[in-house]
Amino acid sequence: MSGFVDESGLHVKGGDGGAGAVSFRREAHVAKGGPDGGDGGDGGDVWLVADRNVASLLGFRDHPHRRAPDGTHGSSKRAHGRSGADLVVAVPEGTVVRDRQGSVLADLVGQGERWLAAAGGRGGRGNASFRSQRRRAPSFAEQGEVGEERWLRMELKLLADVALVGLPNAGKSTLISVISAARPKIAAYPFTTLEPNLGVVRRGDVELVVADIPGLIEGASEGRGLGHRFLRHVERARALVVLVDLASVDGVAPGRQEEILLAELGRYRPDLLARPRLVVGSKADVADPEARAAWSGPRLSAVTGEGVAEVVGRMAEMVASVRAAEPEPEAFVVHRPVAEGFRVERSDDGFVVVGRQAERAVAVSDLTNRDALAYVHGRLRRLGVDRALARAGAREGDTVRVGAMTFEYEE
Ligand SMILES: Nc1nc2c(ncn2[C@@H]2O[C@H](COP(=O)(O)OP(=O)(O)OP(=O)(O)O)[C@@H](O)[C@H]2O)c(=O)[nH]1
Ligand SMILES: [Mg+2]
Repeated sequence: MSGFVDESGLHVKGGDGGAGAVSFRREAHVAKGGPDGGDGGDGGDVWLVADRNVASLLGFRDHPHRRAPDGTHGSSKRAHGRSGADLVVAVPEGTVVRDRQGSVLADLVGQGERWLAAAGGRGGRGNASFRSQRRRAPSFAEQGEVGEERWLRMELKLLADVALVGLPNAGKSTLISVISAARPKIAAYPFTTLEPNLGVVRRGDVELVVADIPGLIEGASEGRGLGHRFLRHVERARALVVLVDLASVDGVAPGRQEEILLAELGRYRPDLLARPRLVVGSKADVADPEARAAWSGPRLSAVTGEGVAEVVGRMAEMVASVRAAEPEPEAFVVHRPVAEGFRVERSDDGFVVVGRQAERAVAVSDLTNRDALAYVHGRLRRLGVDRALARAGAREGDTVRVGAMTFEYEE
């Protein structure tokens, strides 16, 4: 899993709604037929869906834009436009989606969980929809609504069963390379691993996902070394295997290594210490006699294979008992709906009315058309925009902007 990417930006854009049509029936024996302009089609939505076949956010790094198709315009004879198809964007399980300010919008934990990232715009109504007793021949139609658009930040926390934690050079990558098919870089110096490696370990018919995390150092919880970036990957692991180096070149005693590692984990998130864990001495084949004497816990050598099967067995047991105690995965999706309605804000030269409903009310095909203007004013009044402006202190003659329209306030 080299080139593992665990963060990426994503720009999503829902399709625009098609415009409604202005059209009148034409019949041989009728001078002017009724309005028959059809509605525009809705724009497609952009959905993010957790998919376990996607392993990283790599695909988004060079291509961060995802756009759903637009709806087509309405036409005469009440023909409605076609809606744009929804766009489904597959993301890895465990993807957390935030807005640019960092607030969590969605947490796509398990297979199939979906979240609406950008709603398509609704299609505009054709003039046939505006017919009323008073307005028999409406000569305007609604424009399509523009699809939602925004930048998101995605973050992937590895969904590992077991995280291998240790000081740099303790032998974590070597261990994962002998128990799984992962082939990470291994070298006789610290900080060899710069990004987490995932490996699948099979024991009987149980599968465990093991994560080899870059080495932790004292102060990691405050951001030293590769710090927080990697402690994050430990967060969701069901169990921890703490590797202490029995042949440490710096001569740090195994017990002291354990202390340092547990202190950093606990400082980062106290509940990490409540996870099932196994502390194992590594490099048993070359352990220095003092360390060997000082360490009474389980030990292994990834080189000779001594103790490895036992440790894998213990990992499997820990994971199995955690899994058994877990409730059925619950769809946990945070979803903040877009606020309907509107609000009034002050601008440099007067007032602005912001909000979907109000903006939609002025989105008609032709604002120079008296008929359309009368409709727009009536609609804004019914929404309560006039009252809200009065409350906000608007005076006769003030400039008010709503979407693309600007008008003078009249009391
Ligand atoms: N003799 C012996 N050497 C080992 C054993 N396990 C790892 N090593 C050696 O220890 C050195 C460090 O191993 P890595 O697996 O890269 O250590 P690491 O914990 O992944 O290191 P970082 O990625 O820097 O945190 C390498 O030279 C390995 O060959 C072992 O069981 N026996
Ligand atoms: Mg390593």
